[in-house]
Amino acid sequence: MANLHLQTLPMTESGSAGTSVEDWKKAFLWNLYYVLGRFPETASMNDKYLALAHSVRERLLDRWVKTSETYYRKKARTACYLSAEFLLGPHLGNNLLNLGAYDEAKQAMEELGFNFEDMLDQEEEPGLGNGGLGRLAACYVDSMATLEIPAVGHGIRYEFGIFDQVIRDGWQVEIADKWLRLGNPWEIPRPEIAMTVGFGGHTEHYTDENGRYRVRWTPQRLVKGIAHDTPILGFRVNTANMLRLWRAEAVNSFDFQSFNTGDYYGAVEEKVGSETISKVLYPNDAGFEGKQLRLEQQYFLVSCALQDMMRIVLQTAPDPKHFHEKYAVQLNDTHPAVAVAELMRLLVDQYGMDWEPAWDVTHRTMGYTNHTLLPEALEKWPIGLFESVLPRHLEIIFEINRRFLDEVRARFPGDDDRVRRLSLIDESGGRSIRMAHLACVGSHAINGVAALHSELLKHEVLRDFADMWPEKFLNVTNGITPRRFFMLTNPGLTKLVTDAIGDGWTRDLDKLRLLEPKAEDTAFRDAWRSVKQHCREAFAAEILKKTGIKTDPASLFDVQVKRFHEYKRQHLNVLNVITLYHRLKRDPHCDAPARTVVFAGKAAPGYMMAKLIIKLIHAVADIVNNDRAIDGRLRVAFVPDYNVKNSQRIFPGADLSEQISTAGKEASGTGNMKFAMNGALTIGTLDGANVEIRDAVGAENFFLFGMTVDEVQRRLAERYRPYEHYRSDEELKEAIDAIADGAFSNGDRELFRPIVDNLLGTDPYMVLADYRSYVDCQEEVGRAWCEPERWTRASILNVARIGQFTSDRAIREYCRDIWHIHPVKVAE
Ligand code: NBG
Repeated sequence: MANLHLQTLPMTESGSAGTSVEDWKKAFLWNLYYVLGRFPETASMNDKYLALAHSVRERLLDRWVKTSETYYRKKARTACYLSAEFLLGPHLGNNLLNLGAYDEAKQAMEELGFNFEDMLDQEEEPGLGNGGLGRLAACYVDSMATLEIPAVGHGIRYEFGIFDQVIRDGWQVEIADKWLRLGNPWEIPRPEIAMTVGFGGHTEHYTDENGRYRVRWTPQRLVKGIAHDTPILGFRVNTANMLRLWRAEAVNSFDFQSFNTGDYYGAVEEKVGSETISKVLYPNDAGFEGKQLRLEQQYFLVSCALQDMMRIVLQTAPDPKHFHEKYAVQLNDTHPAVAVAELMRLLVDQYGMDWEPAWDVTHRTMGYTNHTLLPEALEKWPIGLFESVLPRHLEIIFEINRRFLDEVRARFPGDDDRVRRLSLIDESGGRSIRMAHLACVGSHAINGVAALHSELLKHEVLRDFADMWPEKFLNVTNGITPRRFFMLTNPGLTKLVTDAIGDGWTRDLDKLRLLEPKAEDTAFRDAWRSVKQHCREAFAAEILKKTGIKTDPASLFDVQVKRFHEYKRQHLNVLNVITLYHRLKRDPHCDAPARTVVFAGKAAPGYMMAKLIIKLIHAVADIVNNDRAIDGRLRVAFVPDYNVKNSQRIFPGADLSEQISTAGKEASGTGNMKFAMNGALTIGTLDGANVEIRDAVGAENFFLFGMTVDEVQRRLAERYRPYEHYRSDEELKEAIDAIADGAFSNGDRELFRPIVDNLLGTDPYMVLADYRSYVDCQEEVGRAWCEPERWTRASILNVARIGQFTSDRAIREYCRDIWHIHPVKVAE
């Protein structure tokens, strides 16, 4: 233990809000002692992490209180981001970075004799999301705070987030994510901010004493939502916004009636039932799970959030008709779309407003972001199920639909087919509620998440709505926070960039453009290569630690990390790996450069095909990595348990970013942005935000392959026959035959049959149609890699031109075009 001992410290205060090295030491030791009841010599790594976390939290609270006081005083119009998922990632490092005190805290901990990285590593991340959609919400709250936008995120405090993935014998195994096990120093429970949420029961229609038609809903079951707040600090500003996560609790946690009659178990039954609502995150990414509990979660979130907003509106405004002046609510996909009906219920049933003005308020309040075109992901609730959980909301939805369809009939007389297509109720098969339609009708703005996706929305999935209200539709291309995904994760490149162009880019990412001329500077390219080399070495060490696989840090790191889904086509990547392997076997002297192909990602537990693709990757890796004949020139690794924390160790070390979805299927993608920001070149289709990334970085710095959306649609219309590709392409046939013949499964021809049959039979994501173009493009990648100057130039230009993909730009667009909200400065 270096020069600071407990005895030498004044133990009367924690050092309050200072951020010098000495302040951090004092605060750390004070918190270790007074909050955790420990002293340094016996403190565990978790104690140390918690003591530093509490020291940071004190500094956040100071900013947070000032922020809420400022918003309160200025009656600031506020954005509410409603999302069933927030995939935050670890807080400690990010908060230190945003505080502008990362280096000081690090030095303080090192001077105390601790390993700072290990302390950061101790933090269990809150995995309260599945993938892109949840991570986007997390990037957006970061940007809203950084841009000093009055904003709140509302979500669910799942006790169990996304499962942890372990690999056994090449198969994914899911383990419960006990993220709260060792305590969560970042949240502040607010037991006095509690909302009562009803479920089930019945409604009564009556006329009140003033002769007004009214509806009373008597729920069968009540659950309490308790607010848990996490401060979200902006980057080097005084703003600390709030993420409010709701936890479900029983209204009465103990039933004395049951207890007194001897039914001890029954006495706590209600508690168990109620708490189930916020127990666990549904682990499906871009997939609809029509379970009652999921609907209950959605309504629970929405009702808690809207009641909370209403409470705040009524603190300052006399009347709920001012709701939309105080709040802009953004629906992150349709998961919170029942908010449209809930706000109507609050306004009409609870506060006695007439339908039309209430509808006007609702409509002005809501904005809807669509995140997918996949038909299987569009949420549709069977009427019977919906009615049993939310009987009053069903009535409200019917009334919204009745009025809406009248409007449709007036606009398009005689067009019954259009009425049927637009209805909030799908009458085909069993009747169900189309949540995307509810969101569209109830919102004043509807946006997609990349230019291509927004176009496809207007022309396909939501075409009839775009016909009706073209002015409601707009695009906001996704973005990512450069704080977490560049500055925090890639200190080497961050320093190199800052040394070259100053630090203006940290506040205005477009300033990365100043790097462009540096791409022509040989010494700078050398320095760039050397940083990338260091990053690859760290990545290789990580791969070794996690998988036992040795990789060559001088090789091309070719990386695909994202959820496993057939539309994302990890199996197309595998086919290229097998083809490369066969080429190396045939000709060990061929000029393909050494390559390390890395995969990571989780599959939904019930998604058999995705799980089998994970198994296939392991099976191929086993053969390829152990074949001495190819002399280590190809390595394949699957890094388990992809999450935010692990991703931060992956992006910096990547050279090639795989963004190879079937055109028209990936709404945007955000991993594509994270890779490019860290200097990886993309191999990709014209899908999602790839299109805009390619335009931005320059076609010559992007490896394009595959069919366009139009070509995909044409081929499907002509009746697509995957078998013909198999028959006519030798290398493709060889790759698929190897899988089918058991070359990667010890001769077992059954194991991977579902994949083979799927590809040769229907191949719904047209893997075989894009195979040749992909493999040829990968050959071009190999050639480019063999010209280091060319590669490095392209890598620098990717970073220099990636500025527009910051989530700050996206949030500015939401503020300008949808929310009409302006920054509010918080004084020091
Ligand atoms: C996902 C898309 C991604 C997109 C993220 C964030 C859903 C429903 N959609 O392409 O698949 O980047 O949303 O917009 O999770």
